[in-house]
Amino acid sequence: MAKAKWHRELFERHPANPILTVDAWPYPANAVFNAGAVLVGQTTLLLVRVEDRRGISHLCAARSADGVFGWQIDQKPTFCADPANYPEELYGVEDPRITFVSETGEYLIAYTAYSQSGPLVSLARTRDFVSFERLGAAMAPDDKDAAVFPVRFGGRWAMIHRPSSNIESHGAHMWLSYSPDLKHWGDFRALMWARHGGWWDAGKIGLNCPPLLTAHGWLIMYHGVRITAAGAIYRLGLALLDEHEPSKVLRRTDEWVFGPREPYERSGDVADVVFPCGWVLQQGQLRLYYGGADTCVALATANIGEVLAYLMALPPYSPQNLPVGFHERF
Ligand code: BMA
Repeated sequence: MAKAKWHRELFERHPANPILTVDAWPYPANAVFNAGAVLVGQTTLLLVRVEDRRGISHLCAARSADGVFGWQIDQKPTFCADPANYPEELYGVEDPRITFVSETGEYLIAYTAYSQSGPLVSLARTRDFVSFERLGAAMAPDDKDAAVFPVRFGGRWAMIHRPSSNIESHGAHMWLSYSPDLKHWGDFRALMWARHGGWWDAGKIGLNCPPLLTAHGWLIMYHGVRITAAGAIYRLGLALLDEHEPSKVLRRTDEWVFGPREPYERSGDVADVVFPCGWVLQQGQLRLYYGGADTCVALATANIGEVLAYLMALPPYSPQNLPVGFHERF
């Protein structure tokens, strides 16, 4: 019997998955995962998180003409921690989110600097993914899962991020902050709360893919972490933010749209994790690049029209933890 339409997976895994593993790397490493993604001309560029065999991560660029095969991987690390000048990078740099800013022609990279006091958000910019200029730490620890919007709002830059100083008692939620200069951040506003209880996104959520402007507003993808007796499960949901007022959430999926299923997602260094850091929109196809089990890079694709239709068919977002409209589907 054909499955009901809403039951079909929005994102389809690529048959060549995982598309990048440590075996493809030109130098020794432990794992390659959680890659930022961007189109440079027609070339897909991934800034892959590479964990070395000390446990410290750096970033390495991989380029492909079709975004699936034929990856040209930099022969040595592209962007390494620089703890001598940036002590907050002592334990490495992780999980980059890339934003192309057409106003300046630069790519802004929001990444996790792993400091002695915990993870924090740092920013760097580049024009060519060869040389980089650091803007330094943007948020104090603990804070991660950040991306900058590609445009300003009322003259100010905006960034989504996830402070999490006291997860056990308060949970970890998504916030929005503004800056006049990409250096000084403030005017903090809560954006989306983790839900409670049995929900897939109870307790801890965080941004995955940078905001993508669509006809219906900014599309974002976020993760929810469900703690079970067997460990954590990282799953993914979607939300739409108002184009002009990004602190306004228009839609948020009640159900996750993607979760660990295949062996390369269910087992690895950290089991049951799908964790994208970037997506690329090309000719109506949304290509989602995600880390599988903190071990490999995989790809899933969706039709942007279907993704937006799915979101727009949901009831308007309510910040209450009520599964609005869920039962009407049956
Ligand atoms: C998160 C991040 C990700 C990682 C995930 C699962 O907190 O650190 O880099 O993929 O945990 O281990």
